[in-house]
Amino acid sequence: MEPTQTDPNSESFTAVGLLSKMPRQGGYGPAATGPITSDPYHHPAAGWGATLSVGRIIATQRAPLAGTKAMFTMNQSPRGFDCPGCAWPDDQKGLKLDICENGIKHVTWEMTRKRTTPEFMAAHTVTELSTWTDFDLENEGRLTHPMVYNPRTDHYDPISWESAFAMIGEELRALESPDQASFYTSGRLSNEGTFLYQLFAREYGTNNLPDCSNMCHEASGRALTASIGTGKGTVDMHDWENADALFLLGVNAASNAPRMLTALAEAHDRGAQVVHINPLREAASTRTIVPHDLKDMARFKTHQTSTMNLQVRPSGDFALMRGIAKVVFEAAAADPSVLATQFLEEKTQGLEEYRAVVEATPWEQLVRQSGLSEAEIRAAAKVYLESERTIIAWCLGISQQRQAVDTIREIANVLLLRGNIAREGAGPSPVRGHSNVQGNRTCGVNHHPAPALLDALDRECGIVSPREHGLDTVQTIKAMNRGDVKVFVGMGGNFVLAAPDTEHTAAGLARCELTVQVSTKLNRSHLVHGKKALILPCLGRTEKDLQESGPQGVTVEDAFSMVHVSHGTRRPASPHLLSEPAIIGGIARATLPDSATPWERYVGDYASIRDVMARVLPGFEGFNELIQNRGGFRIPQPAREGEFVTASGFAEFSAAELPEAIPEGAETLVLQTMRSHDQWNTTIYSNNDRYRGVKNGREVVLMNEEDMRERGIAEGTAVDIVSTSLDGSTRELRSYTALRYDTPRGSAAGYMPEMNALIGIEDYSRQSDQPIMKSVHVVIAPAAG
Ligand SMILES: Nc1nc2c(c(=O)[nH]1)N[C@H]1C(S)=C(S)[C@@H](COP(=O)(O)OP(=O)(O)OC[C@H]3O[C@@H](n4cnc5c(=O)[nH]c(N)nc54)[C@H](O)[C@@H]3O)O[C@H]1N2
Ligand SMILES: Nc1nc2c(c(=O)[nH]1)N[C@H]1C(S)=C(S)[C@@H](COP(=O)(O)OP(=O)(O)OC[C@H]3O[C@@H](n4cnc5c(=O)[nH]c(N)nc54)[C@H](O)[C@@H]3O)O[C@H]1N2
Ligand SMILES: [Mo]
Repeated sequence: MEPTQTDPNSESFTAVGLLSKMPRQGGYGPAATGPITSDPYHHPAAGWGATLSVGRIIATQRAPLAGTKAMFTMNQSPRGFDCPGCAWPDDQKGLKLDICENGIKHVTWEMTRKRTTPEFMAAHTVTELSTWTDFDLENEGRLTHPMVYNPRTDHYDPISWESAFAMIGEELRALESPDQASFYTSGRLSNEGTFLYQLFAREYGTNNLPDCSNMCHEASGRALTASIGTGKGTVDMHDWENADALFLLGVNAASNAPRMLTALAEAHDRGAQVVHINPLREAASTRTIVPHDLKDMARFKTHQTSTMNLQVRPSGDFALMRGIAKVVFEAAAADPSVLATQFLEEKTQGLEEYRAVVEATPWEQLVRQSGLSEAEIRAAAKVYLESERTIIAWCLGISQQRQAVDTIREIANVLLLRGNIAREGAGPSPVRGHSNVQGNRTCGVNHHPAPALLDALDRECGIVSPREHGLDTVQTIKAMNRGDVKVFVGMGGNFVLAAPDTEHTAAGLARCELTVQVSTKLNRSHLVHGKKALILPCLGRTEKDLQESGPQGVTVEDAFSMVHVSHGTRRPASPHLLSEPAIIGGIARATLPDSATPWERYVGDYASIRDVMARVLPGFEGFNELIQNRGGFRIPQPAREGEFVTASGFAEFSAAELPEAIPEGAETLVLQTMRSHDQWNTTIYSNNDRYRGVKNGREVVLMNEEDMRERGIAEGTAVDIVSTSLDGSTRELRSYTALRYDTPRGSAAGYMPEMNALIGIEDYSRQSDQPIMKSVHVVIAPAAG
């Protein structure tokens, strides 16, 4: 991979030249072991293919027993730990093994017996490690000691926790303004850790709290808040079990929320309609072997998971939703009971403006933009009209788009028309990503915090929170490049690879005075560092967290707003690890020596953090008692009860014009950057993408056959991909392998995080500030020599 970049403002990144240092073959995954091949996948999702794949990972991580035992204790609240794999809720019936292939891989990856020790770091310079693949870096296993970068030797050396905290404290106190620091969170951090982290940032004096949500569901939060006065979905597992139509937009459930397969199979079996809307026909839209049903596994029994597949054009979902609304209004002209008339009158506002804009949108535009025929749109609308209880769920295919907020508001519009909210079996259901990404927001990580949160924090914690909005992910990267942010703290995650514009992000980090990464494993963000740099290794979710008052549990919130406790049970990977709350407490005390916040007490007993959280966060009253319930508790949500906490007190229809989603030039393709089956965000387990039939390579681009033919590109040959950013700058990835795939004309697909090299820093939605990771405008041509 030899990307070139013509961003005029970033002379500094040539100095870093991150991508040119990285290994060419194998990309970010392991070194290639054979030629890249591609064969359509014909088997059901999950089942024995999954079991085999799990077996391979368990074997490579040398954790066979741990892996098996983990399957049985994970998610089995209150004794087990919460699966860090995704935010899909746990099975509360307690009868099934609520496990999945990717959750097990994820846990095994954390439980590995391999260790990244000071001896290992002494044997390799950072420059040398930079030439390793990301797979190889993480494959060294768990970090064992806090480490500090030594610029003289280009090695990371061990450092004591005390000295590490002192270094951070000194740097932070030396800044001219607290806003010169930025505190990133990835979505693993527990609620207790989150609360301490944001309390520290605000007591120190900044709202610079970027998080992975800025790249994930920011748009969903903003759209739902505007429409129904809550930033979250309103449904829960019971609703999923009682819906009679499920619409799933822009999610690859079989890989990224595998436990959803069970819900889809159950829905299909009880006669519910399951409509998949996706440019790709993903594995979840076919059939599955229910992942945790051992009898089905033994008998190879498969269940259908789909009643309809609609292959929309990229960004065509807005047009489809509007088309459904158009048919609903048509039907209502003949039979007014099609609309939830009483609900609309009593609870909503803006219906007539919405009706006008829907009626004014011509079919020709809906068909062209959605890439679907009028008959297909009408068929989807018929499902919606015939369903009493409808859930619409979505993930990144919807949220990482330029017009994501308008699109999600259109989803809310469609639901409101028939009163599909605030009642059983119905409502909006964003599919969240990281296991506690929703809890991070609930517990205060937010660069534009609600004034009510700050008021409560100030009142209960005796601090004076800053009121100005802070920097999000994209703005943090820009500020680092300008020299305005000088200290970066990453509480988990792998910022340099997860963020857009890889070279620009690397250049920003390299300009910092200090970068601090709290991590479990070695990753690229440790190698692209500031002048001073620290790696602080922490306990994982699976490990026993022992503090002064005894073993501690932490809480997390799933995608359905259920909060429950998670107890690590394993012996920590190293005796030198600290918990995330302990690391935050240490940083806080070293930075704010005179702070009246009882950091030491909080770290000694997490129940004392929960006591204060109970007073600050609405819905957490009696927090310590609530978590004693098996299965935890649900955070009360007014919208679920039909109370809409918007400025007007009504659920708000939006009446956005349908935007033009199709690029102008016929040459331009819309490229989406997605996950393969064998990866967890920036963690790559292998070079295979089982359900899409791709083997041995990640430097691939999936294209429509006709688009390939027109461009003179043969199957399996090398192509160059040139992207054009919203600011006109171009970026390039060379010698990718083109593979024929069933994706609509004009679209293409490839893998994150590699393809972040193509996304410009200006390529973010002006509605959500989210990078447009599913709509990169590219030209693809046979490789030049
Ligand atoms: N095993 C595993 N599980 C994970 C993760 C992981 O990396 N590995 N990541 C976690 C995280 S943080 C998140 S946020 C979620 C992500 O879960 P997903 O949203 O499933 O993630 P992606 O792989 O990016 O897949 C995006 C999907 O959207 C579709 N899509 C692209 N463009 C469009 C469009 O215009 N319209 C429609 N309708 N669909 C479109 C793509 O074809 C693809 O199916 O998964 C979480 N769970
Ligand atoms: N092009 C493109 N880019 C994307 C996306 C996309 O679809 N396309 N998706 C975006 C999305 S949805 C997201 S959520 C982001 C993800 O961005 P991040 O959350 O920043 O990235 P991850 O790969 O999930 O982070 C992995 C690292 O977390 C650390 N880690 C693991 N467990 C723990 C733990 O318990 N504690 C701590 N402190 N650290 C731990 C490990 O060291 C590991 O290397 O990426 C975004 N980037
Ligand atoms: Mo995410």
